Amino acid sequence: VKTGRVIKSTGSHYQVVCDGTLWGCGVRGKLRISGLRTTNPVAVGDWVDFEPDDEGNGGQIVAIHPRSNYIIRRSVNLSKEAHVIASNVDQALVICTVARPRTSAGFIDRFLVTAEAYHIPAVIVFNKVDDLQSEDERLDLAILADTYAHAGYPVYKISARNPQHVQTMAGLLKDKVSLIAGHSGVGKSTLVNELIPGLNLKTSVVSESHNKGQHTTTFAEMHPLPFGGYIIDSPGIKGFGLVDLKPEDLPMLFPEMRALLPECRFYNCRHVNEPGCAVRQAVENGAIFPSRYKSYLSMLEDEDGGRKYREDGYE
Ligand SMILES: Nc1nc2c(ncn2[C@@H]2O[C@H](COP(=O)(O)OP(=O)(O)O)[C@@H](O)[C@H]2O)c(=O)[nH]1
Ligand SMILES: [Mg+2]
Ligand SMILES: [Zn+2]
Repeated sequence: VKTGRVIKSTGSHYQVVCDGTLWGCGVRGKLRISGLRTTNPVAVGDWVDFEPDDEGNGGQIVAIHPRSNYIIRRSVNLSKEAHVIASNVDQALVICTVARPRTSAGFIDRFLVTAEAYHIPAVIVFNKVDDLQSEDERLDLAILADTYAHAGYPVYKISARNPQHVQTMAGLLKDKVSLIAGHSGVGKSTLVNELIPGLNLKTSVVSESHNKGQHTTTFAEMHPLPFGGYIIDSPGIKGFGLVDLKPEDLPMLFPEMRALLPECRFYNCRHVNEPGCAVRQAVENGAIFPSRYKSYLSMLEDEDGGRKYREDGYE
């Protein structure tokens, strides 16, 4: 039995990297990770044990190692089944631009909350810094970057057209499995193409609009980086926003608020109108940025909880 990592799935067939080569594998018998009913037993990112067949380039997967985290998408038909898009993700990058297109603070905050809920470290990358066209746009970028650095997240300001910046990104991604999300048109494909010469992902602002609302089953793929590590690319990452959130979980999903919770008078403070709330105090004295608190409140008030994220157009 050999151990390898699944980097591509077509639903019944898997590409597994082991000993530096690719193995085409099927699945033997019924594999199930306890407690999770899924439409796909094996996901991209899984570490698996497989029995090689006689040809020496394929085999049968016989076991899945426990996952450190996973991203799921619930079936559209509201059955209990979930589709695991990817597992064992080291970090999630949200690529943002302040203009053309504009990425809102609300969008970034929802991404961050989802990453927290999935236990995936998040990184914020502002792209197209070469294309700031006014003082307003410059100021916008400065404020957003400051907001998230202050909340405790790594923040990068880059241009995918600047080789030095691309090198910085390479350093960030090296030897890790990274997921990349963000609005259409922010430069995801451009960046990935710079990182992986020869991959030639389609870049365009319009290409993805045709896919909106389609519910085709999608399988993620891990693209190997030439310097080590992988990038996860999947139309299904739209569903990155899909996680079962309960309003009472929210205070734990904003790191800067989580840190202050012990200082609130009530252990289960929701930071809305409770007396002795350290979070509201921090908002008032500027330690917590207003836009973060505003996002927190709007997510809290959202009676549908995580459900609403489905429409958010992550990819
Ligand atoms: N000025 C500028 N344009 C960029 C940059 N990165 C990407 N673009 C352009 O933005 C458009 C959308 O890029 P694309 O990679 O397709 O975005 P995606 O939808 O996120 O994959 C393309 O016309 C790119 O050439 C950048 O850093 N600076
Ligand atoms: Mg693209
Ligand atoms: Zn509080």
